[in-house]
Amino acid sequence: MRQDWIPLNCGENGVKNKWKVNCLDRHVQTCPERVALIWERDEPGTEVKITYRQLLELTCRLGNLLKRQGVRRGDCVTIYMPPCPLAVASMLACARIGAAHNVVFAGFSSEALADRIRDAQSSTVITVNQGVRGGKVVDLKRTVDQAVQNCPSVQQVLVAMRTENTVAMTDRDVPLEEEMMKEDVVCEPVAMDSEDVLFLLYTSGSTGKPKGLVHTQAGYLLYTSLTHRYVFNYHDGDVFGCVADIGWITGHSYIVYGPLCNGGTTVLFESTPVYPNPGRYWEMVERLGINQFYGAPTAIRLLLKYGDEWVQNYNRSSLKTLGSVGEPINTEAWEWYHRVVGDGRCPVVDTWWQTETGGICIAPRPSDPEAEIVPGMAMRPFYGIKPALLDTEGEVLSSNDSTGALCISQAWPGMARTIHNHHQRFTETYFHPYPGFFFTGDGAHRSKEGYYQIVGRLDDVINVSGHRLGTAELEDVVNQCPGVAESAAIGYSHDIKGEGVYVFVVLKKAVMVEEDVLAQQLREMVSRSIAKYACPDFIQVVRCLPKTRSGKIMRRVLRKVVERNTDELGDLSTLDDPDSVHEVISGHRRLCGDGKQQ
Ligand code: 6R9
Repeated sequence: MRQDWIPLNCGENGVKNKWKVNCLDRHVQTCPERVALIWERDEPGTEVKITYRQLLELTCRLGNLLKRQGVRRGDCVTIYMPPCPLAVASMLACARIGAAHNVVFAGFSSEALADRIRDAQSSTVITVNQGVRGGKVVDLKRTVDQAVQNCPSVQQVLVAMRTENTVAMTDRDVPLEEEMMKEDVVCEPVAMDSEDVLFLLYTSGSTGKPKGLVHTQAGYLLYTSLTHRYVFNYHDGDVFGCVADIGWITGHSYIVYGPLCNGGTTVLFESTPVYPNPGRYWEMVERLGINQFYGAPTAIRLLLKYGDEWVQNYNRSSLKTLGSVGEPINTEAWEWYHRVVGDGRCPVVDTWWQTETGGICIAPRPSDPEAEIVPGMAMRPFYGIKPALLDTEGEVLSSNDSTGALCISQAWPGMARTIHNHHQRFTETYFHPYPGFFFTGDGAHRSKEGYYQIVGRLDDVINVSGHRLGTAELEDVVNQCPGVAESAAIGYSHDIKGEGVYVFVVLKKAVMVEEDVLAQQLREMVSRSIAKYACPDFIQVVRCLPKTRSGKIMRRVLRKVVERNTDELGDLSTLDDPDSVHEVISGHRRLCGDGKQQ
C-alpha cells in the first residue's frame, strides 16, 4: 500500500469544522419545517414524520443527555436499535458531541453484540425495550441485558420505548425519553478535524473475528452526499426510500448521512417486504410518494415470485430511479424490477460498493442522461474512482474483455481509514494482496465496451441475502459443538437468498449422534452466536474433509460437489485422501437428493 493514502485529508489540512452542522443546523436555518425523516412503522399507514427542526431538537436533547451521562469526545457508543427516529438522533447526537457510534444490526445475537461492544470498548449502549417487525415483537432489551453481562466496559444502557410494554430496568438502565425531555434543546456541536472518527461499523471478513471499520468525518460525508445526489439523481423535495436497515453500511450512507447532508427527506423502513402482504413496498411507495427506491436483489427475487399484481395494484408514478445493492442482481430480477416495478420508465442502478468504500463506487449513473444501462451490471465508476483488474500474478489487466481481482488504484474520500485497534490487519487485508492497490475482495469482468460487472467474492466470504458472513466465523461456532472435530462452511447458490450456507462436519471419534439432532443443535448454536440469517441450510456429516497434503481444506472441491459440477473437480491427485471426495459426493446426494440444489 502507498502509505500516503492514509490519512487522506479531504478537508483542508487541519481544518476544524462542525461537520454535523451539515446534516441538521444548516437545513434548520433554511427550511426548518421540511420533513427530514418519514418513519414507516411496521403497521402500514401509521407513519410518523419528523421535520429538520424536530430532528435537531431530538439530537440536541440526546447529545446533552449523553454528556450528562459522562460520554465524552473520543468515546464510542454502541447503538442496538431498529430503524426509528431515535436511532438516527442517537447517531447524530454522538457525532454532535464528538463521540463515535457503533451501530449493531438489531438482528444480531447477544454474543455477536457482546463481541462488538467489547471490541469497541463502549461504556454506553442505546437500545429500545422491544422491536416490532413483520407483526412480531422482539425483546431487544433482553438481548442487550444478556450481552452486557459479558461486557465489563458497559456502565449504562439507555432504553427507548418502542412499545408500551414495560421491561425490567436495573440501576444501570436509563429511561431514554424521560431523561432526554429534561435536557435543553440546544447543544453546541463540537468542532472536529476532518480526519477524526465518525463511526465504527463491524463487518465480516475471511477470519473468524469481524472487523470494526473506521470511517471519518469530512471525506465520508462528502462522498455519501455526492453519490446520493448523482447516482440517484436526487433533487430537492424528492422522497428517498432506502429500505435497508440502519445496522448496515447502506443504512448509514443512504438512509442517514447522504440524504440528510443533502437536506433530503428519507424513509426509515421498520417492516419487511411481505408484511402484511407482498404489496408492502409498492403500497408504501404510493402512500409516501417515494421518488427513489433503493433495495436488495434478495427482496426483488422474493417478490417477483408472488406475481405482478402485487405491484400493479398500486400507483408507482412517483418513482424516478430504482436502485439495487448488496449482491449481484441476476438478469431476471433486474428485468422485472425495470419492467414491472418501474413500468419500463425508471433507470435501474445496480450499485456496487462495500462497508469499506463508504459509498457507491460503481453504478450506471451518473452518465449522459440517455446513456445505455445494461441489465445486471454496475458499469461505470463514480467520479474519482479508478478501478483496476489484476490477474493472479498481480499484473494489471489493461485491455477490455478481461476478468480479474477488482482493485481501486487511488484513494477516494469515502474509504475506511483503518480497522479499529488493528491497523496492521487493515493494511494486510486491503493493501498487501496487490501492492499499490486497494483490494476489494471481489472479482469483476470488464466488458468489451469497458463496463464493469461484479462476479462475486474471491475470498472466504458468503453473501446471504446481501449480508456478509465469513466462513471462518461460521466454522468457529460449529467447531465449538462438543461432538464436532472440524468443519468447512461454503456458500452455494440459492434462488432467493443469493447464497445459502452449506456446512460439512467431521465428528470426533466414537461420537454417535442422529444427523437431525446434530443439525438442530448446530443451527441453534449459530443463531445464538451470530444471527438467524447465518443458519446453515444443509449440514452434511463426512468421514473426512478433502484436504491438500499440507492440510488445507479444498473448499473449491466442496463447492463443485454442492453445485453438482463434479465433472469440473479438476486434478484430485494432490489430495491427501482422494477417496474422501467420492464419499462427500455420495453423502451429498443422500442429503439433497438427485435433483439440483435448493
Ligand atoms: C453496500 C454493501 C459488500 C459486498 C461486496 C460485494 C457485494 C455489494 C453489490 C455486490 C454485486 C453489487 N456487493 N453490492 N455484488 N453487485 N451491486 O453491500 O456493503 O455489506 O460491506 O457488502 O457485497 O461482494 O464486496 P457490504
